[in-house]
Amino acid sequence: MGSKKILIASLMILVLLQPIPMSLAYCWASPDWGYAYNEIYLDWPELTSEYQPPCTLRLQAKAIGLASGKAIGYMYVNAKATATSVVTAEIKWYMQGKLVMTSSAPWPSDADSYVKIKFQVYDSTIGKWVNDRVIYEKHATLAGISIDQTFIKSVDITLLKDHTYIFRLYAECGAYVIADATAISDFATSKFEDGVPVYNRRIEWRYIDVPNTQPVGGCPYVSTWDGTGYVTDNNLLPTSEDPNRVGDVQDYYVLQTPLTRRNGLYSLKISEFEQEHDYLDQVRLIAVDHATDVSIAVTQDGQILTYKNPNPPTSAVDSFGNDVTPHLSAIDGDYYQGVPGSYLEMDFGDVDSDTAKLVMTVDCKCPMQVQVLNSTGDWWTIETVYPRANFATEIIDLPPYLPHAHPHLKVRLLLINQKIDFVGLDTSPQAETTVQYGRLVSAIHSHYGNIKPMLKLSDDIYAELIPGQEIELHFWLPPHQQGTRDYLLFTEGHYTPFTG
Ligand SMILES: [Ca+2]
Ligand SMILES: [Ca+2]
Ligand SMILES: [Ca+2]
Repeated sequence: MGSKKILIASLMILVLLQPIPMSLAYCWASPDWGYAYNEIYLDWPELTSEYQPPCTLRLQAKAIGLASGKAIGYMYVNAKATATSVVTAEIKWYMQGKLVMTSSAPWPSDADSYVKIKFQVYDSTIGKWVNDRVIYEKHATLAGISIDQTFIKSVDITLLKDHTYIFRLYAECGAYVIADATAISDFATSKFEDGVPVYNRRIEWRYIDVPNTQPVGGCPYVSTWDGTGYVTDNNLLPTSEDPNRVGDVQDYYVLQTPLTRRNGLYSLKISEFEQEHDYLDQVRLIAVDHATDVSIAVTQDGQILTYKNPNPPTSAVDSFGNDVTPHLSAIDGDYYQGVPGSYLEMDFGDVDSDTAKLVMTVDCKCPMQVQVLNSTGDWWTIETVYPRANFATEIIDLPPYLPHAHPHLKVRLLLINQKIDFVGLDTSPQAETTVQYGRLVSAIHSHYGNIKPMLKLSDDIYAELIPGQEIELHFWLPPHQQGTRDYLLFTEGHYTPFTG
């Protein structure tokens, strides 16, 4: 064997603290045999009304620097080596895509070892790690090493309101054991002292909830005549809640409850039984006939899409790291429910179809942002969906987005309180549909009587509903010939809080 010599590369840490634009509460650095430890606590300023949930924090870490040296000493325990090691870590913090702070600090780095850098986030309110991700890993060469490189990595974290977070950069270094100057005998020591972090940044950061000035929502609901009575289906005009709305919105809704003819006509009711003042400009009933082996759903802009057998994601993980894949695999009432500020991240694998559609069964009268991972590795919001109070199908036509998306499709849903029963990707070709518009025969307001002229045209002349009022509608449609018929209710209008 000869005289096996063991080298443990030591760390020579040059702690060159740069001015950091935050209050520096505590700093301790201790180069020591076997490990080095450097911990800095920073008070992070509180963020205020600019950032309302759901809120995305992005950390972008960039390491630039040089680590070089050559081992010259061999000892069993207190090995000596000369090494110089200075890496500057530049960290950029983004809130909602806006750069809010840049900080930089020297990065102690092992000179003859590997280094692994993790970005960790601990939610101390729920007592869980919500992110623990390796953002950089490098194995250096053994002797006479030289590392001189730059890396930039981004991590997005969605922050929950009223939670306190600790952000930590964790660097783990290891040393090699070598037999002599040229030959490797073993790779034995992977960590110093159980992986004591050599650089540990803790930031206490409190997220402040801003009182929501949006009214607690009411809204018009539609009910359908099922042969014996009216059955409540769902709320209408959900995008009326969009804070940026100007004027009317249009709503296409595939009715979920059965619709049966009554004296040859289809009968529906639109009611306001919560606390809104509804302005209905136009209401149309539309029959969509299609093959029985396809289903239909309508995009937010009114495009009727067909789908067949959407495939659930191969994996679905929530923002707390829980595997929630089984909940999303079928429409079976077994759902995943979000909390404000949380998200779901789903993997759909490689997608090259030009007919890809994302099909979701969701409820909750609250907006949901849909993001896809783009080709440069950033999350990209492609649509804000406004689900309804009761479960309904939402669909997004993906081809306009796929050229800019990562070929391995990953989708994120930014949640408030939504229940997600199913999410799937459908790549079946668009099937033929026959669309027929119903004729409005009558519209009787519970207070004003006949208001049909107000609902026939999109002319900003409105039928209005206040709490407790309703409109009974009758439509004529040509009979259903073949395949399956779905009914689509189109409404144009808006609602505002009822002020009495
Ligand atoms: Ca009108
Ligand atoms: Ca389910
Ligand atoms: Ca209008």
